[in-house]
Amino acid sequence: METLKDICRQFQIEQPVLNVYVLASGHINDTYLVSCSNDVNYVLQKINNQVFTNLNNIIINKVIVSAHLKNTYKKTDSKYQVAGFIKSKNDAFFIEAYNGCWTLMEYIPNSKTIDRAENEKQVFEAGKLFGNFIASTSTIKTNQIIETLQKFHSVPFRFYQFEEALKQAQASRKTEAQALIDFVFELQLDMFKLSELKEKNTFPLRITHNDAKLSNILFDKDDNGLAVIDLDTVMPGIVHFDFGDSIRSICSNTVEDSEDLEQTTINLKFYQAYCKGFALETTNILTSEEINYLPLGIKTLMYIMGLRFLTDYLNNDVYYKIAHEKHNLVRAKNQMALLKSAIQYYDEIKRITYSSYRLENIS
Ligand code: GN1
Ligand code: MG
Repeated sequence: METLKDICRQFQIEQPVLNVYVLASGHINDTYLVSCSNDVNYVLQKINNQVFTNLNNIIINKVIVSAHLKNTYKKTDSKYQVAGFIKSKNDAFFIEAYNGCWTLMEYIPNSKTIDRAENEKQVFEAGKLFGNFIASTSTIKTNQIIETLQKFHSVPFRFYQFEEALKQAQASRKTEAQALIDFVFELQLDMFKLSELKEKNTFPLRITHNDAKLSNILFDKDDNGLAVIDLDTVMPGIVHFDFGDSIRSICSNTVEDSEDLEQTTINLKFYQAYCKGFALETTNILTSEEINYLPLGIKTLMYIMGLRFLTDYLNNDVYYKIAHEKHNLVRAKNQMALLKSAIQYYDEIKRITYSSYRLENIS
């Protein structure tokens, strides 16, 4: 606690720090709420420097994108907000202290996060907000933004990491995961397709969030979307990365680590609400090729996440934080169950997607 307060004091804040609480449940970084006198709050984050090895570039990306969003919202009189960075007393955007790298950000007042969508309004608002993110960042030149985590959403890369993990995995872990491993191989061909299309420049390169999940949205008390947070992974990418990530986290009937696989299905009513919000913001932005492949983006992102959790399980949990021994296996099973459901309802998913954009050309 004293350590955390001491870290806060190294940033340019005027009020004395009263308390520091654990705030969020990320898989990678540690996030705290800093409360100061006069009801002023900040968000302190310890960045995992095993994952984010090039912190300077991460910060450059975050600063460019957040400043651009702030400007855009101001110009368009938007109700959306952005958490700006507080500089350190040395005029830097992060400090290195106590074996870590730390950033301090503004706290958006009267905001909440949601673990699991409760109603269509939240889902619609989430769709609008992430759609707006794609639209608003479309005026940033993609070469201004650095690919800080190489091949982050590349299926061939994730598949290669999975195969490497398989080679050295403990027999017991492999046995536990055998059904999932078989499933991964079964779908390989279909799941490589989006990455192949990306390589052929079928889609424009955009600025994507790359962690566009429900818990990275702030809502107000009436469930209106307020802000997109966690810009750690903003990079050049394709719209499908964000769209797919959102659907897997927002339109599932369970949370990412639920063991109730029967319930782990796609909620089509929520899907419709998400598409409505997303299309509202992106109709004039996306090409028909991009829209055509949004449904494949859903399946692909579920597969990528399942594959990454499974790989980490086979690697004895070196990447994601876990709360129990089989946590990564449980997460992998959950994502693959969701993928099965998306496959089952694929025709309906396509119909909903294309009708949201009033497109007839179903591929
Ligand atoms: C990680 O730490 P968090 O929750 O922001 C991961 C994402 C995954 C997500 C799974 C840098 O994000 O790619 O989608 O867990 N971030 C990184 O929920 O690997
Ligand atoms: Mg993240």
